[in-house]
Amino acid sequence: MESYWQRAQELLPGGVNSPVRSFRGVGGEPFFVERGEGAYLEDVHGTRYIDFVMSYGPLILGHAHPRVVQAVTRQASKGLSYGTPTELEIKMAEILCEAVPGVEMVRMVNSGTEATMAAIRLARGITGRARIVKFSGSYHGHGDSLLVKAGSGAATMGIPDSQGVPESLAALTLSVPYNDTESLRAVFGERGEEIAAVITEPVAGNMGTILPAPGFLETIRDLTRQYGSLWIVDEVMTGFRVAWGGASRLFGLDPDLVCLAKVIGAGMPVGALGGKRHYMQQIAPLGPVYQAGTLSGNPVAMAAGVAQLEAIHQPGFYSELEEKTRELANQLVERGRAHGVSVSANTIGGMFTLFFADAPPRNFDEVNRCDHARYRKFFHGMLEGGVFFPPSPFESAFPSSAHTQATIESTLKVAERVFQGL
Ligand code: HOZ
Repeated sequence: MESYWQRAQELLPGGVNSPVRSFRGVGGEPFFVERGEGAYLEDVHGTRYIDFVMSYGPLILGHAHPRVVQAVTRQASKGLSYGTPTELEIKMAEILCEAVPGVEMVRMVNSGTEATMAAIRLARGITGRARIVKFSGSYHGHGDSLLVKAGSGAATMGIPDSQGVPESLAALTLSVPYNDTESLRAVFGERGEEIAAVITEPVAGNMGTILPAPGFLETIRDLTRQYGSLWIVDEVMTGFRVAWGGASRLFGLDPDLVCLAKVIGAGMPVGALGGKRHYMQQIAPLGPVYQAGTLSGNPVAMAAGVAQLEAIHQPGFYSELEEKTRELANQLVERGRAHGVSVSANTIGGMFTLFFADAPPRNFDEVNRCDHARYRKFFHGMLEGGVFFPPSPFESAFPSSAHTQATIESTLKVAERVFQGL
């Protein structure tokens, strides 16, 4: 009988619907999931894994959290989609506007990619300029303008500059090393008047977790202001993951537009573009920049997202998650080094990446100099021991509130064995 993996490869390009999960970044075959529960995934053969992928970030409460499941079930029984407004969309917008700096109005969409695509179009529409600036190794979804020196799956598959993007369009995207304020100044010095927007992951998460150097984000804000460009802060990964209200709130940023997804959808296909009122009013039907979606603001997705956001909005939620994440990352590094493995970590809020290098990288070049072959061995050792880490050295790992001290200790026990053999 054909295996799931054989059947999948017959019918889906690479056997998957999104590249990273194909395991091409680490070799081998992906497992097929039967169910998720709390911190665990169970595959179709009944094997259980402690999950640090957590659907690449959205599941901050773990798999199938009762409050989220109940909200989804309740809403589903009343209808899956109406194509007409619901109060849930207002509730979601109220939460986002209260929590995220710079967000005064919201357009709900269905993914992070949609949010960033809409943000770029809006910035171009507002400024009447064509060029955008992004940072090498950052990933902002698969919109044409953004697949230039892209991280995440594009980096994992070795195609950071995708085929199929017209050269004339790609040429409008200027790429600068992350954390490199001098290069950014130089780009603005040369072409500042042509730049519609700078799009930034406030903590890069798609070349592994990379922290912003002191002054980096402030310099972007200053330059965009000085040259009349918009600052798009892409919080698809960091939004409500590193803190309530995201990195923008944690670092006290003042973005013009903010892209959100993942945690605000609790595992449902959701994204949001938010921003300052006078900018958001340029979107159709109020303004001339077109954006639309039959399923946007979908009631089941809104119910899931609102339920999760309400559940995590409580004192101590983030400090506990952050402490757990830091402790796990530190312990992994300590144990690896005790076995002579050159390993380090970047960690913030509920996300971290283990890098096989002496010091944690600060940009894409440094990420590319890490020992990825060792990451692959680490990944497979952990998986064999029942712990699922991201199947790519370019992704972040995501603990959740469902990861108990016991799951962390089990993870460290497996890691101890794996480091021994690296
Ligand atoms: N772009 C996703 C996370 N950064 C990867 C998702 C996948 O390929 O499954």
